[in-house]
Formats: sequence, C-alpha cells, structure tokens
Amino acid sequence: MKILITGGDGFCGWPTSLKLASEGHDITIIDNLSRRLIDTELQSNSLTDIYSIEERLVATKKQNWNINFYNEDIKNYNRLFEIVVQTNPDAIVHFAEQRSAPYSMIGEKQRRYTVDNNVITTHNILNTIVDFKKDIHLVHLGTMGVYGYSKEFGEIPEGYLNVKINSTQKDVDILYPTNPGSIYHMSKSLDQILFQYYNKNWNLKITDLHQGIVWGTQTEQTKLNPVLVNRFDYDGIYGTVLNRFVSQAATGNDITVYGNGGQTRAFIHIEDTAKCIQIACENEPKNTDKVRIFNQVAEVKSVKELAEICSKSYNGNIKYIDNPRKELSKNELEVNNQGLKSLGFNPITLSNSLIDDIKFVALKMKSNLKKENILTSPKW
Ligand code: NAD
Ligand code: USQ
Repeated sequence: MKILITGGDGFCGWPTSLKLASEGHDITIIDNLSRRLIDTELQSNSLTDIYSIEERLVATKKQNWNINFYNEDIKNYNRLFEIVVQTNPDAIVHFAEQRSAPYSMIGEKQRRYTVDNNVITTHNILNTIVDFKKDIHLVHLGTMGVYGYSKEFGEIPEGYLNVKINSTQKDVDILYPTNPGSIYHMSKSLDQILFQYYNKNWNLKITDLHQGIVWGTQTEQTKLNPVLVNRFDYDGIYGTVLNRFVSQAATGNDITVYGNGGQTRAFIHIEDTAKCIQIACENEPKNTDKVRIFNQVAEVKSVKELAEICSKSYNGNIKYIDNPRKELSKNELEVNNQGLKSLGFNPITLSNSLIDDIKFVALKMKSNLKKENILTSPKW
C-alpha cells in the first residue's frame, strides 16, 4: 500500500514508519520537525541520541526500505494538498499533533498552539481527502483520555455508548461522553466531532485509534542500526510515566509518583503501537456507516503498581509528591479492546525482560539525563 504518515519523525511515528516500510509498504512522511524545536524551547532532550531526519533516511535506504520525506507544516493546506495529490496514498496515518498534556497546560501560548495545531492539522487532512479522493482511509491516533478514566458507565466501550432514550424506548449508539483532563486531551475530543461530521456528510473512511500510554523505546526495526534509534522522553513535560520511572530508577533518581499513585491508566508497548497501525491500515473499515473506533490498549495498571515494579527491580526509592495535575487521586478502569484483537492484535504485556530493555537504554544513556528536567510539569 501507499501510506502517507504525518508526524513520522516522532516517538510513535518513526518506529511505525519503519515497521510499515519493512513490511513492504511505500511510505511518505510529512513532518515539520516541531517536536525537535520544542526540545530547544524547553531545554529538554531525548535520553537517546537521536539522529537528524536526513541521517535517519540514509539509514533506511541501507535497509532497502522505501521512505520519502517532506519537511512541511501540515497546517499549510496548499502544500499538504499538493503532497497528497503527488503521493496518491491509499491511507493517511495522522500522528502530527502536539501530544503532551503538561505542555498544553503551561500557559496561554501553549494552550492556543495545542488547539490550533491539533484541530487545524486534522481538519486540513479531512479537507484534502474530500477534495482529492474520498476513498483514502484516514487512520488517526486518538487517546484514551477522551473518555476520562472511570468505570462510571462500566467497561469503556470502543467509542460508542449504547443508550436507551426513555421517551422513545429506542436504543442508540452515541459517541461516549468526552471527559478530557487537559487542553491536549480536549483537542482530541474536538477531533472526534470533526470525524463524525466528515464521515456523516461525505462518507469518509475513518479509523480513530484511542491509544493508551505508550511505553518502551526501541522496536525490532529501530534496533537494526544505531542511526535508527527512537526518541526517549524522560522529562516532566513529555516523558510518559513508565519510561520516566524506569529511567529514574536506573539512574539513581527518585521514582516520582504524583499524589498517592491511585491513578489507573491503559498502557501499550511501542512495538504494539506500530503493529496496531499496520493492522488498521491493512484492514480498512468494511463500511462507512460511522467512524470506526478502536481502543489501542494492551492492559490497565495503576501508577503505584508501576512504581513498585520499578522500585523492586532496580532498588529505586519511591517519592510521593504533590500531584501537579487536576485528576482523580484514585480510579478504576476497564477497557474493551476487542476490535483490534479480532483483527489479530496479540497484546504485549508488561514483563521484566521488556522493562529491562528500557533500563538498558536508560543506563547506557545515563550521561544525557538532566536531573533538573525531571520535575518540570506545570500545575493545573
Ligand atoms: P511526538 O510529539 O513525538 O510526534 C509528533 C510528530 O508530529 C512530531 O515529529 C512533530 O514534529 C510532528 N508534528 C506536529 N505538528 C505538526 C504539523 N503541524 N505539521 C507537521 N508535523 C507536525 O508524539 P508521539 O508520542 O509520537 O505521538 C503521536 C500521536 O500519537 C499524537 O497524536 C498523540 O496524541 C498520539 N498518542 C501518543 C501517545 C504516547 O504515549 N506517546 C499515547 C496515545 C496517543
Ligand atoms: N504520573 C506520575 N508521575 C510522573 C508522571 C506521571 O504519577 O512522573 C502520573 C500522572 O499524574 C498521570 C499518569 O501518571 O496520572 C499518566 O501520565 P503520563 O504523563 O504518562 O500520560 P498522559 O499525560 O495521560 O499522556 C500520555 C501521552 C498522551 C496520550 C496519553 C494516553 O503523552 O499523548 O494521549 O498518554 S492516556 O493517558 O491513555 O490518555
């Protein structure tokens, strides 16, 4: 297949691009490298030494993979449209959004940037598909955070809640009520409305993947050459919880649990991110009656459980600190992930050997860790 990947230089986009290319797909990446610029803005860094996109591309040629690259901001509609026409893709995988909840809560500039960037990029892609070729399949990376994290309505279904309207006694499927916990998560809720309308009016073929927190860093393909290494965020703004805990424990820093660690979240390994996107691309929705929504999730764990695993494995000290976020101090969570499973997804779950893999990378890169960047989250 010809697959266009927006945001293909990022943490999820890069290994996914490599995976799809290694499976024989024709890949075109569009990325404006804004994530690398945000590192400069925040004076933060990837724990791994990531190579320039030019060096990365040379290394992919050595693997005989077919990956083209455009350095473009997809907020620029005309350029996006030209590239889509030139590439004529079967599918567009959309990663190109500002994805950090803490970043989106720093201040007015970051709140506006997150909403402007995320809504415009999504809307531009939808318009390109309407005006160029309506049967391009759009695969979007959404988030579990659009649902909130609770068992208020039981197990979290895949996108839709079946409700009975009392006055009519009729059953209907409605989009699960959104309950975002940050401006970032709210921008993904806005994306959902865009998808619903474009699907209803133009019958667009859309898969929205509500992904949990991604952990791990390397994949089968990124390990093939040091130049292909994936980024590893450990800082208080972009680092996600499990990768932070492992890198903290491995480098002799405290494991930073926010609040009491009762927050329960859904998780997925980076290898499975790429695998699920492959599954979604290779299995288009059978009809366009509604947006297809899958929960891209392997398992559910509490923050406390993760901290205890890391503490036990690496002798780390757990430090409970005031939670900078406005979120429930404790929640239960159950998530349905049958959609991707029915198409062959066999989830990788947390295991000591995989956590050791992250520890190995963190230890090797210990000298890159800037201690002052560990506790940098804004309060909200
Ligand atoms: P990332 O920030 O590492 O990657 C995003 C990429 O998109 C970056 O390379 C950035 O330069 C690019 N980009 C952003 N705006 C752009 C624009 N206007 N034009 C062109 N390129 C642009 O983030 P990630 O962790 O790879 O996440 C990718 C997607 O997956 C996001 O949409 C995120 O919401 C979703 N997601 C991520 C996680 C996670 O734990 N990392 C979990 C669930 C969902
Ligand atoms: N947490 C700690 N200590 C830390 C860091 C985080 O206790 O040092 C806690 C947070 O308070 C939160 C939980 O861990 O309760 C998860 O935080 P996170 O930073 O790992 O994840 P989050 O901000 O939710 O965002 C990440 C990605 C985002 C994606 C989302 C999926 O950055 O792009 O959409 O995970 S989900 O969480 O399922 O909505």
